Amino acid sequence: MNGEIANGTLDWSATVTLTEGENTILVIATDCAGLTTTAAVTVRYELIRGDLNGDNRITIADAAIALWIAATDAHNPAADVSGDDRVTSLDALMILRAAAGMIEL
Ligand SMILES: [Ca+2]
Repeated sequence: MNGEIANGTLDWSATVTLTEGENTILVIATDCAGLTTTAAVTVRYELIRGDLNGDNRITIADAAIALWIAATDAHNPAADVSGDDRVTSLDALMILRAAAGMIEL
């Protein structure tokens, strides 16, 4: 699947890294006789700006994570809610205000 090998008979799994926007997942299945079939599915990954812990909500926990990112120079594009290509205390403040319902991100 997308270059990753998934093993199994009835069920299988593989980890696929998605990028923001549309992603096509290509699956090629081969049976023990060497016969193959191919299927593709397109999925859309929507990045929720400011949701840094992945719980699909903007909370004070996300603001704390943004502040940690700003203090450590780590990188997470979801934390750049101000849109200046940097993660600073401004982003943490904006996420905190969004968690309080004062602004929308
Ligand atoms: Ca969150």
